[in-house]
Amino acid sequence: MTAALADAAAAVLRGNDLGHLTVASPDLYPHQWSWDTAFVAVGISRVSVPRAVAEMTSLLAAQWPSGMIPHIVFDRPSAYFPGPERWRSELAIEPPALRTSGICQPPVHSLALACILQEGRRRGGSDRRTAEDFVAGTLPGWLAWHRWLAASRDPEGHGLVEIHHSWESGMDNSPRWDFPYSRVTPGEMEPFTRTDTRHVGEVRQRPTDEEYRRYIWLVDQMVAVRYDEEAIRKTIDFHVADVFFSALLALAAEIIGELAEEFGRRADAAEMSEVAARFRAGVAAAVDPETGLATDRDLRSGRLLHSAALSGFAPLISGAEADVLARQRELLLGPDWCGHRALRHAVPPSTSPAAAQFDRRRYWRGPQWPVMTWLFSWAARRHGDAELAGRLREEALRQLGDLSFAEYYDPLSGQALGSRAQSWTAAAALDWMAWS
Ligand code: 2M8
Repeated sequence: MTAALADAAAAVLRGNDLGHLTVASPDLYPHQWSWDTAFVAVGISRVSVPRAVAEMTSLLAAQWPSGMIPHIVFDRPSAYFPGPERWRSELAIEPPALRTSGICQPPVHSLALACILQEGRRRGGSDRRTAEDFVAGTLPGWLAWHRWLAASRDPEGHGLVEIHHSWESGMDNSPRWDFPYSRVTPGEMEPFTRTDTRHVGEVRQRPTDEEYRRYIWLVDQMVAVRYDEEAIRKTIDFHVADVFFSALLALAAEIIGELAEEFGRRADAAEMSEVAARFRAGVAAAVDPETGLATDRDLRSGRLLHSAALSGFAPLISGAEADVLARQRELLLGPDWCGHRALRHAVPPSTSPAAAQFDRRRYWRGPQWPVMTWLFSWAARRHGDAELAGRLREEALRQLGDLSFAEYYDPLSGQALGSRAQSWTAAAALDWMAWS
């Protein structure tokens, strides 16, 4: 079974490989996505270190002059909507060299750098050299990305990252965003046709048309100001402090700081360790003492966004004081989350099954996402909680036993949902299989 799972996962990644990049999924997402690429590179490194390096290199080639790593790189024509014609990145005040979207996604890239380096060293020989040369040579680019996030997305230094579109959170239609979107009222806009719903078994597994109208409205708002960050902050209808993105920045900055130290960049290392501390503190301060969950904030109204979404466990990602971590762990394994009695597999659902907003089949509103389970297990291992990491891994591998490598799963029935042969799901499986 184990060998079959690893073989099937590797076959999925080969099937989605265009040579220099891996598409996020064969039909639904036929391009390179930013955070997908990092997860994919972690998995591919278990098969080929040079190929994992190529994956990250192709993403970095799309970096904007500002330092931003864009959320989608469009390198071939496709029916994906919104494509480059709607994003119009060429109109940006400082345009990128490639055609890309104009927003970003959470910075999980340094996790991939660390994994590639570790795997290269474990294998030794040319893999070791390839990994070390790659990290040493591209550190300036990755550092610029983290620096841009810390400066442009937290200009006042609160330790929380602002986002301008829920696509930036990666959890597009999570209940986290219901309130801010209730205040986004699209005006007149160029008509469009969705293509995403053609690639899933039933429309209800995707966001609604109303949500899509808002998503595209925000894209048009950013194009209108030519992606000028200052102007976007003033004009965009969706302006939110994202606690989960912030936790990932804390973790990512800590890791890239360690890499910088190792490769002799002491000033960069000190700077990144400060960034990590700032965002870790921002996340800790966002924990609601009553619920024990971290909370986003709507920056237009100032309102705290209470929701029973997985992002509430941000401290388990960023790291926190022992008592905070202990409470979060208990909650995560408790009856409202992984320990809910109706769950088929005890892995974190995207929204608590005990919450009113829980929708077992709709995208980020309930289903379990294997890549998120991988992230929580990887972070637990890093923060010294091997027991939690092992539990999550074991359950997740059982879930993946259907070999569909689905984008997400119905937490109650265990049914595969969304895209099949999703790259990051296969990558998570490959990495877990290699854990000792
Ligand atoms: C989903 O998002 C894209 C837009 O970015 C979409 O629905 O078209 C999200 O799950 C996101 O987190 C992910 O990176 C992307 C590709 O897997 O798909």
